[in-house]
Amino acid sequence: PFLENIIFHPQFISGECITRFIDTTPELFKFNKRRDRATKLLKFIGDVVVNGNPEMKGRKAPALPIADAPKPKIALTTELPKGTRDLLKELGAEKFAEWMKAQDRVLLTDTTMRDAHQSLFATRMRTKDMVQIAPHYARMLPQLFSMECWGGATFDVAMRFLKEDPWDRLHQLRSATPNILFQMLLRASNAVGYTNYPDNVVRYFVEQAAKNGVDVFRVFDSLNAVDNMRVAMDAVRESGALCEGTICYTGDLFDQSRSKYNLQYYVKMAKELEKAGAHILGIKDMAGICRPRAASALVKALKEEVGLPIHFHTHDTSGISAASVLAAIEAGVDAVDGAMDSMSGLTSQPNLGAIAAALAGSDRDTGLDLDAMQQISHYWEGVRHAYSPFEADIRSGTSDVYRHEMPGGQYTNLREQARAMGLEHRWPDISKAYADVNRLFGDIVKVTPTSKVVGDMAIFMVANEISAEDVKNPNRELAFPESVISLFKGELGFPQDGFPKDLQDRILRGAKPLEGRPGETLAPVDLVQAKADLEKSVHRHVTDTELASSLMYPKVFKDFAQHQASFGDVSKLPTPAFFYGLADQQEIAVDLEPGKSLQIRLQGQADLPEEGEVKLFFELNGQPRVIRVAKAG
Ligand code: 3PY
Ligand code: ZN
Repeated sequence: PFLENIIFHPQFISGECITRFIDTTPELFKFNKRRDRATKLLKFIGDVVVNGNPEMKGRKAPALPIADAPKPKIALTTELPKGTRDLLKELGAEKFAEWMKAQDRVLLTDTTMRDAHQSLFATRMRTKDMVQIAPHYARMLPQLFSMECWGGATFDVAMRFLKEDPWDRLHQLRSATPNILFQMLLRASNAVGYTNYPDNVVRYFVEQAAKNGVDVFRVFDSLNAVDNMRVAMDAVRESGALCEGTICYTGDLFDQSRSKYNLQYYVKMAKELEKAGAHILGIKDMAGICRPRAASALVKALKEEVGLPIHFHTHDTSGISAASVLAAIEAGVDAVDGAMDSMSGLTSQPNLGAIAAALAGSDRDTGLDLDAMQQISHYWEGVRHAYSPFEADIRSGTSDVYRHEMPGGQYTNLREQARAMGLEHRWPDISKAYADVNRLFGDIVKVTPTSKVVGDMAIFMVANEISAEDVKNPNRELAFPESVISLFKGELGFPQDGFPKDLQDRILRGAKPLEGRPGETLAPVDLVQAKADLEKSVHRHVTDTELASSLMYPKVFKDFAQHQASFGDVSKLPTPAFFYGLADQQEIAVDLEPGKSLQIRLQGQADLPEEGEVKLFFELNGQPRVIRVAKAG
């Protein structure tokens, strides 16, 4: 019917040029665009119904249908209460930091939209599930210090596995929650990737992130090298956002036999960060091994030695991290992280509702509405059901974390990596090898990307039955993983006291390690040329943020752009439909944009074995539509 509309249009018949035709009859083309979008989504759903979402390979789908997560019943039309973001705009970063220190109450960050799902279900939470509750946060929890909702692993997972644009997530969340600070995790020179980028790429990325809605940048380096953090920190400061210069906590403050990571080490680093321009000092206990006594001593010392507000982050892998949080609070910490009840615990953050309740009525009362937190947690509980195939099968805290020191955000991802290699049953061996690798590497900070390298090496050892002794044995030839070679070359920088020389020589086989920080020798990228090249490669105009995505992950971005061209914006689909497709007679509503929605119903299917295809009969807004899908393999 669309072509017929055009062909019989008097203007078309008159032979006027087609671009004029588009200009003067836009309604026909809008119709085309909408129809095109719908067809692409039907193609995607059809493919999932017939072949399954590739993400579900080897996983067990939950029982369907999955009920919609219950949203708190509040009016979303009311005027927004003022929040921390309004305050930052009013005060600017420096004064805002002063304000933080002047608060009696403990400031709370909710990590549910970033670290919690990264740590519980391999970072798979989709934008739609976040955006639906974002306006409720704005109205019900305006006292939050911040929402950590971007960065870390969410950036590449969004494109790689969820086929969504991470920037689009940021935009949608920002417009739904304009009053609360948004926080992201930035791996300094590694930005949101696993390798150091040229300085101008790091600067460009930070600029784009700040411009598009990030207010607080938690900046850390995976070897705690402050020199490797300065470019990112300067860029954050220039953008007007809050720079949270962060120490990664590792080891055990009180272990005399392992004195490398002692109080002086952390105080020295904190002072360097203060000098480098941090507005806030972050303590990032990524593995959840900062025991209560250490948290208390650390916060006390840092409070005495530096003038910055302090923000404590931990994971509950051990099961007792709330004790560390309370100890940090007792010692005077200014802000702490937690996740909403139903998204807390285990490898995620400690329970935010419980922390707020524990402090209620005390002189450090958080000021948050406990009932509102419950309602929002109830929503997340519903959301979590749809992601059950991605959850690690862990039911309890484990004190084993003090031995392997694996970051909570890595735990489920590494298990996933092991599963993909058919090694899931060897998990206890992998976690032991992880600890062995740390010792072989000279007891290093393990956080993305160094933790990924340690994980790669641990898997390599288990998969090839290689022991720590074998690694040390100079007579044994080993084909070390690429990431290990790169680490020992210094491509992620160097630990304070370097890598063990013997092992480094063995791994590099005579090649010389880099000197200085990697950013000094990485040639800057010509951004104008990079954009032109990217446009050529995806055959369309690209935005500044898309360029940033491609600079981080060229191949992942290109695959994602291709997926978009074939299937449209699949982030609009409800999560169960995205992962599990539709059952016969199931109907879903898909909101394309305000005022434009699609009703999609799968009526039935017919197998066409000769053609290797399946015919799917849909009803789209009441009209029949047939889609043919080729059967894979
Ligand atoms: C990340 O960099 O993604 C982390 O969560 C590190 O803890
Ligand atoms: Zn974390």
